[in-house]
Amino acid sequence: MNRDIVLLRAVEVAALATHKYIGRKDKKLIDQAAVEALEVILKNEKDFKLKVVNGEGELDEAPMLYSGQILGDIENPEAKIYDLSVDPVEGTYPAAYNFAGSVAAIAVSRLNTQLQLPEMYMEKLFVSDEFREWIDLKKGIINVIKDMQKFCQRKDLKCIILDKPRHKEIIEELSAIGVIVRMIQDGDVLAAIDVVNGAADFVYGIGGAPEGSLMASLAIASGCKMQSRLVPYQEIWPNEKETKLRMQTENAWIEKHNIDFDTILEDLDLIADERARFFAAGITAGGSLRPIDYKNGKFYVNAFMASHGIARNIKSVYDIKKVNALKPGIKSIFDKYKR
Ligand code: VTB
Repeated sequence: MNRDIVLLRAVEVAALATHKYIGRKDKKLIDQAAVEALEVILKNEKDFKLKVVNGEGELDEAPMLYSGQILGDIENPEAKIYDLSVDPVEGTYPAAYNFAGSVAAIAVSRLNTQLQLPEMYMEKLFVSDEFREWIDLKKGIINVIKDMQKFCQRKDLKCIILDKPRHKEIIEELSAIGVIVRMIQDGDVLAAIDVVNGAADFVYGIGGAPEGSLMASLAIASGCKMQSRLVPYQEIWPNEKETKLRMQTENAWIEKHNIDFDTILEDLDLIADERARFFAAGITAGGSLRPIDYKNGKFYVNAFMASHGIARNIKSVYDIKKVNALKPGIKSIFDKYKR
């Protein structure tokens, strides 16, 4: 079986397993369903192995998809092994409340090419291929966007940005220089897919670092470009109870990795593989992927994959009766998670 199809199916099944719990206001149930689906679908898959680099957390925090876990053809010493970043549900909150922005996503690349990223904030700029030469975060975001405007001789670039208090000023500045700003509540990974699909010119903002790995693989695989920088927790939340402890953990990570809060990270610093692949499937509505749906014994899922500069949007229909025979365990996933 072609590995890409297996991986595509993995995100599709993760997305459709969430269907039962969409809008039920329980983030945990949503996440559990997708994690279980991924585990079942990748179990005993032949001829390749996947090593989780960015997953659900460390072994003591996550029973499945923890960093270091090996999936796939685990008994076979010959099977080639790849690095994996996985977010079974990127945007558990929007999925739980049926808001826009949630997807299942994975990134796969050669072994030991992915940087394990901490639970930290990250400033990210993801630009379409047209602007890849102009990305230069150390100049500051507004200067970069002005360079892009000059280069293409139009001001009305389309930007997607998370609608968070921390972005208030930058949203005003972007609007003031003529950028058309689309604000999203959650889900910058889907926003990056929107850029690849031509719906926007760039995504900018401070979001999660582990998701940066997924976005970097998407940039590499699609010919777009991403730069990022880690942002200290205290810059976003100066007065929270956990700020002090968070900063200790973050500083320890920084020291260990020879990366600091000023380091501009290229996409290839996060995933050092030009042949990285990215797979996703839509869970809730909002961006360029259709949300997951179920009707009369069929699941409808909008999947997406990118590799080698090719981006594919795929509308898949799962006929449960037939698919149930696909592999052991899959019937229980469908029975358990259809409404
Ligand atoms: C969210 C989420 C993003 O980062 O914004 C999160 O919607 C972190 O921000 O898709 P908050 O702590 O303010 O919620 C992402 O998960 C990924 O970058």
